Amino acid sequence: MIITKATAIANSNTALVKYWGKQDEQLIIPMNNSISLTVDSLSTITTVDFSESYDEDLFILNKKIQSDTPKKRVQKHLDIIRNIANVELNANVVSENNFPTAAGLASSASGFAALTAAASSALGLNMNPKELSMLSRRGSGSSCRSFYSGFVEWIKSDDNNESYAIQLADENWFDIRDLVIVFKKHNRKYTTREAMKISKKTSPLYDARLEIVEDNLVKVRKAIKERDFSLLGQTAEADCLLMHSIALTSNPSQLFWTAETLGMIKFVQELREGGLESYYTIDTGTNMHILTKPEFSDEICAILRKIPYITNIIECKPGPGVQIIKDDLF
Ligand code: 2P0
Repeated sequence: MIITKATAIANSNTALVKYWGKQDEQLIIPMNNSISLTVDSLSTITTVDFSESYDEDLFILNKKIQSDTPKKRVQKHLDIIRNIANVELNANVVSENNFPTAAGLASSASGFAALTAAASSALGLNMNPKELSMLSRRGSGSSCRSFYSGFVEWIKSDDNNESYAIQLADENWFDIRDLVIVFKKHNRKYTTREAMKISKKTSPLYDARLEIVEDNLVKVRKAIKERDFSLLGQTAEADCLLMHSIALTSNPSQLFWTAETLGMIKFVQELREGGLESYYTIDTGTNMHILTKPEFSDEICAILRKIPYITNIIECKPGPGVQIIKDDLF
């Protein structure tokens, strides 16, 4: 019997040096290398089954049938994988996040990594992590970094076959904490994908950032190699501010912060002044990350729990890369 069903689990990753803009919108090749931390507590499990008995593709996320853009993005990605495997079978895709999607936590990195691994395994493609990472990149750029555990770098390249992720250090090398702070959801006018496109086209600071990012990459690689938490945190925070400066100076301006975000920026500065060394990094959702040392985590979480505008705190450690698992979701 030919088995066309497989299940994968993938974790999300937190960008320490950000990906912000593409040199190729179709192939999803970035303008700059980026470095991330794969985390252990934000994961997606996805089962994909290809069969002649399915009349069309079906995508169920967190028990809800998906349509429109989420379904189209999954179908487009399945088409790339079907094309490589030379099959025309429809698929049932069932996906579960272990974190509430309504909490505003991005799931495209863990989601596309799990989808790529499960679909390619279901079709018997036997790809190595480098090939999987390149394939996953086509669905969502940041997902290519989730194939490896720990600290990961996504190489830009000018060539479709050379833009993939590599591991800088595994999850046991350098123990840090990433406290994911979730605020109340607010609506954004542009998706992250649209926002980075607008930034590249219109921000007068965009090209200047590309030069500074090269320095940040050198510093973060050094920080990981030498387990230098201060250098890691300082550089991640500086790189975050750089990305948001680009976004803010775009036309139309892209502001991803709320009053709560500013409150937390001040809070992290105060933590540092009080001797609990920590740094922040912010992406485009209604959440932010506090990077800290393991020994400070409990104390910081206890203070955070008293802040009324925080709806959730998820403590993350460095985590594993994508794995194929036996427990199918259907
Ligand atoms: C990152 N972000 O490096 C940056 C920082 C958001 C801010 O990668 O268009 O969902 O699917 O390639 O991967 C989010 O972008 O964008 C992201 P696409 P993706 O993590």
